Amino acid sequence: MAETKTKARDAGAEEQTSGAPARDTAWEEAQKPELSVEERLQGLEPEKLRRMMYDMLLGRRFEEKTAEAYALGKIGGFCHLYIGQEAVAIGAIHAQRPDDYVMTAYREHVHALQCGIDPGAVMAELYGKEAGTSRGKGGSMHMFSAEHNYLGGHGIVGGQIPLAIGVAWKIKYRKEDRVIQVYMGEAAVNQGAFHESLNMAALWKLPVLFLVENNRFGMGTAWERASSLYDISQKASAYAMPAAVADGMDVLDMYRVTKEAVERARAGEGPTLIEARTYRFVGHSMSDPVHGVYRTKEDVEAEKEKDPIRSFADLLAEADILSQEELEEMDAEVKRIAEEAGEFAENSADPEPESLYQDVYAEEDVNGRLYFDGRDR
Ligand SMILES: Cc1ncc(C[n+]2csc(CCOP(=O)(O)OP(=O)(O)O)c2C)c(N)n1
Ligand SMILES: [Mg+2]
Repeated sequence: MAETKTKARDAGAEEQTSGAPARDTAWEEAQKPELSVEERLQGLEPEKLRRMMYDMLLGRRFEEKTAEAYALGKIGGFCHLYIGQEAVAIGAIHAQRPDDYVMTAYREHVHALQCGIDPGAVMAELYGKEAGTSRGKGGSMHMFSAEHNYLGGHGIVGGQIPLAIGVAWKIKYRKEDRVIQVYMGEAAVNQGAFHESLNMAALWKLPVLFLVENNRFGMGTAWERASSLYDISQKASAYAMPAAVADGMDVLDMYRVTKEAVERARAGEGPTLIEARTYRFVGHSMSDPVHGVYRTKEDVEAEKEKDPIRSFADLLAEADILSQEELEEMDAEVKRIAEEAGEFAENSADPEPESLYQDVYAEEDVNGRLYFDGRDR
């Protein structure tokens, strides 16, 4: 297997001028199996498939509304959109249960929505309002909802990875029937925290999925300029951990690959590293240009041809699961939800100044335990 991979890589490798590997499109394309429409649908109920479409559309429309509000100065601070990458979180979260956990980095609005957090609360957080998921004090990068098993929202690149290991350890220690998905950008995987976490997770067979959202850039730095190893999934082999590559522009491929890993984790067989190959259609953050100097307008336009929402809509139409008319109705509904979230945020109260001093330190209960530890003595 490893040998075939190396050959595919060599065949497609471009000329390179530095010690780093060049981008390798042959390698990227060689990963996805050829499947029939029926196989791609994996026997999923039409209702579930329509829901996946709805969730991707809601993510897209919600973030378009976010961009509009940002441009009007209603949202401040850092704000990173997920436009183009929706299939990754939607496909993967559909492959686990609501009582399982999700933790991610700062490109997080769609993950938060997908965990069931009310769009009004997500938008209110973006607006810095009291009704937001973090009482308006976290903003775009620091949403959280224990009730929805959504554990943030982390601004330090790679910082969430060891935290997820702690949660996975807790699951195992308490013999819970749950798993955790931890997401990160590809720029996080050459950090020490990533490697230490993979080692511990594999050693202790923790129920965790490491999902790398490989959108090929860490801000303006192309992956091949930052890593001596091009194929991220190979990093798992250093820890005797199973790995898989998924097409992050195809919600059903994400579902297929993630489902298998979730089942393995739930069965007590330990972690999986999943590399999702995806692309962001927008700038790194709201303060960055769409392409800048690190990629061309033509590159972005070419990738937009693979829009995960458009291609899934085509597939569902071909399979007679969702007509163009039904799609338009769905789109009108999610646009309305995004608008209403904006109105809710607009009309919500600002946090009281005293709240600045609240939620800073964890409180202890009478037994000297931290209040969030969940035990009563
Ligand atoms: C430890 C640390 N170093 C640097 C930064 C600044 N920074 C913010 S985002 C980013 C790029 C991360 O890229 P990637 O992990 O690929 O995620 P993407 O933005 O592509 O989703 C960097 C370097 C940071 N937030 N944390
Ligand atoms: Mg990236």
